[in-house]
Amino acid sequence: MNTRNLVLAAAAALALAAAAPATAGLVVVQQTSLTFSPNDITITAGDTVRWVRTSLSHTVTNGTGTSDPNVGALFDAPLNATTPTFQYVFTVAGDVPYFCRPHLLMGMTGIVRVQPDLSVGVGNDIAAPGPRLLAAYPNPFNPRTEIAFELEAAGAVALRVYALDGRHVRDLRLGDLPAGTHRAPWDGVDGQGRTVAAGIYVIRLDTAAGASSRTVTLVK
Ligand SMILES: [Cu+2]
Repeated sequence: MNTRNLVLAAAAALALAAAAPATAGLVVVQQTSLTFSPNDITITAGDTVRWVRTSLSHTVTNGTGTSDPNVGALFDAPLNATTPTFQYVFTVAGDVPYFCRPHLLMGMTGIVRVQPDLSVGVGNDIAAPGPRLLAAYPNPFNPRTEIAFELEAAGAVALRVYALDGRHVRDLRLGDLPAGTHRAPWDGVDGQGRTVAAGIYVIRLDTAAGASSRTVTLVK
């Protein structure tokens, strides 16, 4: 990429970021006795829900019950002494009921209502094809965050970090990837191996199908 294109790419990234500052979402659901608390939550696509065990042995299983044809299709995780937490990134808008297998009949159920993420920006409509950067987690971060992104089709990608002044800080992923959800960590280090200053950075994903941007914040 030549300097002019780099500047244009950075400017486009900033326009998207300025129009739609991204906030990473994390919602914690506590298991208390035979309940999930809170058991009815509303989040935004891209957010993470973390279930935390306090006692006994449970599961976190998507579906309305064992006869649901989609039971366990998204997650069916133990929540016990060995595995006291489970978390899942909800990327698709819609209601996701879930339950605990051992305690379904005692009413140990919950629901996650996932709203569409409207912060993705013009040209990145939920229904539109193209790449989608999901929420980075954690964000704000120190010393490391993980950026998740979805590709509708296989192909070449460039996942890059820019400073707010448009300076290219780091290449995170370059090259061909298959369709699907991918993750790339960023350790707050630039291309020369130096730890960057605290502040806001733009993560930009470019593919043949389009681009998607989000911001992350390094705190110190
Ligand atoms: Cu249970």
